[in-house]
Amino acid sequence: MKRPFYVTTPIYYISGNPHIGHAYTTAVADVLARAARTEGEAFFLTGTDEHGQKVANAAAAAGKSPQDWCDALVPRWQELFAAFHISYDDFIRTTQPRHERVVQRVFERLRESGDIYLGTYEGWYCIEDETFWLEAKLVDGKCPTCGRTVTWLSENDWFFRLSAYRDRLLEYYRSNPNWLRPKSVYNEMLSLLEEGLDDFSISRTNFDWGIEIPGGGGVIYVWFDALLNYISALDYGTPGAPFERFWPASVQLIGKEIARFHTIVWPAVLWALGEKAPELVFAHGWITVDGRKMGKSMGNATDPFALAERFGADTLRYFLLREAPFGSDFSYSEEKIIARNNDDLGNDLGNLVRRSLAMLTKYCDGVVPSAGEPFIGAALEQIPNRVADAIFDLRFREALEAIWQVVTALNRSIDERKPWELWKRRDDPAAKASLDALMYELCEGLRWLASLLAPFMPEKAAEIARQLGLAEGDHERELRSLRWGALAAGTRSAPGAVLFARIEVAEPSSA
Ligand code: ME8
Repeated sequence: MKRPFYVTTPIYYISGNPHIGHAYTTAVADVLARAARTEGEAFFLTGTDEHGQKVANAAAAAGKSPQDWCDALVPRWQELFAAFHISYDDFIRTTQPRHERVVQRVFERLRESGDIYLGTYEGWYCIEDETFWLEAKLVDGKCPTCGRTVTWLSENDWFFRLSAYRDRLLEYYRSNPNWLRPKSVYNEMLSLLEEGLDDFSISRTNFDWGIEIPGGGGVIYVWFDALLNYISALDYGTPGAPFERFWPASVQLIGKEIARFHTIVWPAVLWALGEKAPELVFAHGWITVDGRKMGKSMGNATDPFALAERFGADTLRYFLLREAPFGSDFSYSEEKIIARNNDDLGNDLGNLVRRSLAMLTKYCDGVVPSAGEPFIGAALEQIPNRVADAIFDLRFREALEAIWQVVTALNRSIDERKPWELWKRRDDPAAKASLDALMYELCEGLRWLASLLAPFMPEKAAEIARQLGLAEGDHERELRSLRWGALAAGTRSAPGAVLFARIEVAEPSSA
């Protein structure tokens, strides 16, 4: 039996409003989850990372308690995901008791096994950056990132014995070269491992917004707490829990800046618990603006709600997945989104749907005729497999390019076979048969497109299916299993609104 598919996103810091980068990773996970559901059981987890100094500071600045702050912001994130048609199965919050319970249980277990021990942390600490620095890394005795004065700290901390897992990590990396993608991140993490690993401090005593260490002595470091969300959501540790079916995760999606936590610390924690590492961690690239990572602290973040309003969520999803090979950085610009909307989506796809259904109305009273000889379908046989393979291999751009071969083949067949001329000769039975065969294939092609596009553009795919006259939800059930010729003759279409309205580039204001 096929193993269930489990896909995760990072849990996002709830220190402010979401931006398009957060929508990006979550939309990618959504494509995977929707595709996986056509083949079996899938579970898609996302959520919010609510502890730590950063969130506590944001709450304090707003004059709220951290919990009130988080409670007020969570709906904003859920609205974001609704606006982007995200079909998550579970939304975890690290302040939920179901999560805190698992984190404390894991802490206790690892303390018993000796993987967590009490030690002394000494070093130069930059309070602004919340980071310890090796003496050798200081620049003129100051913090190498912000240039501020560092202070010598010596404190008793709980440590995770990360160094003990270095050999196993090296061995794992070498024998599973595809477990971490893309290659650039794999190479970077491998060289970190080769340099050596220190144990990892997992307790904090200088603030209290976190999960309490069992038995007292401060709170658990936010990263140790956060990583465990991937298994606390599966009720880890309870006999018969979903964990037993869904773990190891099929794909864990992250941005490349958090690769070290996910691909060095995380597998070691799992091994310490006697569990498997995830099957694949994919550390994708950044959306950039003028060459810099888009982010809240960078001051260059775009409001994803305003974008969805202006361009439509499906156009944005298409842009984000089509613009660059998955893994690479790519620059965000409104001009590029508009070009994708007007060209690929409006001219190629939208026009195809509009003119096919208009011809169906005119030539066949809007009803799908019986199938004839398949001319178009024969050449497209391999497409569903290619699309599914590309999606599950996280080559989304290639998947979309393969889907566009269907769009191009259908448009070309209209231009070449000129149905309007066959219509003029409709009294000739051969011309009428040829017209019907073509109209059937155009409709069948639209059915395929509704299914192939459903993971990427759920709303527009459903609209294509609706206009074609398919039963609700049918198009979401197939992907790899699509066969040419399954569309029922007699299906009654219901042409409707234009799928992708043209967007005009805003004129620079003259004021
Ligand atoms: O790091 N381009 O949360 P976070 C692409 N809470 N993706 C981007 C992006 C950009 N410019 N900006 C953000 C955290 N992202 C931790 C994670 S997991 C156990 C804890 C996406 O709110 C990308 O997925 O800073 C990145 O890794 C994530 O948002 C960081 O979100």
